[in-house]
Amino acid sequence: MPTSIGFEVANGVATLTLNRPDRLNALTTAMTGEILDAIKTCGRDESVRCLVITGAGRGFCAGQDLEELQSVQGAWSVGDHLRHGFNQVVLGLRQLEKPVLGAINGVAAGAGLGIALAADLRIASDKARFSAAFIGIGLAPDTGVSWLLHQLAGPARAFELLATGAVVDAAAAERMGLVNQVVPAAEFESTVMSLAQRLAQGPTRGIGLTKRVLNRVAVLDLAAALEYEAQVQDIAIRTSDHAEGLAAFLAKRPPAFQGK
Ligand code: T3D
Repeated sequence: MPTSIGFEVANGVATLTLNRPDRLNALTTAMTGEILDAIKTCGRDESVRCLVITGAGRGFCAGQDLEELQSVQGAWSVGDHLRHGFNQVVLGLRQLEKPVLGAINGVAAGAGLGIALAADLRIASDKARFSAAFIGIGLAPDTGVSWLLHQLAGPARAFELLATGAVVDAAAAERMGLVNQVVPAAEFESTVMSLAQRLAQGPTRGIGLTKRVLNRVAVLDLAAALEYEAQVQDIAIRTSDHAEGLAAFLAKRPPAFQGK
């Protein structure tokens, strides 16, 4: 049984709640293992058609637990800790062929920012804050934050956030392209759940293949991207949800996608 995360599935939506609120959900090695198990479950379980990641209490996630980091000084290879831990979380979220919605309830810092940015889209409460944080303890970026910030906000903003560790509020994060939408705290949960339900009722294979294409085209030139799109569309056209979407359009009725 997980102890530092909550995990529940209802109506096609899996909700993973980072749950060490007194530490702003800072990540221990054990917790990271639980997150990885939950992501794998989402991949295996056909009833899961959307994953929501959020935090308990007033934080989303404050990154690596610094008490744990202090306690293992010299006893672990940071590189290996990242390779087996946070790197797998980021890749797991990006490679999960189902929509991942980051519900950023509060502060996201360091590796916690990496997890937030690895989601496919983010809704932030107006109480959320964002900080690369690594530089505050003399570290370079990890957990994909360099790459993700560069992609989302561009090189100058990425450098600014990484080199200063500035804590930015939700409105500024939205202006920088780090979040899709900011909502008042009172409407946060209902907005997240309504979008999650909408995504969970979508053509899950088509959404998953869309992620596959976006992941791949990031490293291709236009000609290669066009070819990759053509290959993946050959897969999408054979899904039941494509047949349903087409039939529903022609019959002028709403589609009932099954995620297959
Ligand atoms: O080996 C490896 O894999 C290394 C990998 C490293 C990846 C990283 O993530 S490095 C970056 C680690 N994270 C940080 O440096 C962020 C540290 N936290 C902060 O800078 C601030 O807490 C925040 C800006 C995130 C929020 O500030 P604020 O004022 O809202 O809250 P606070 O009062 O600082 O924190 C509340 C409590 O949470 C506090 O404990 P207390 O005083 O109530 O007993 C604080 O110590 C604790 N806390 C916050 N962040 C962490 C933490 N405890 C352990 N680890 C934390 N990361």
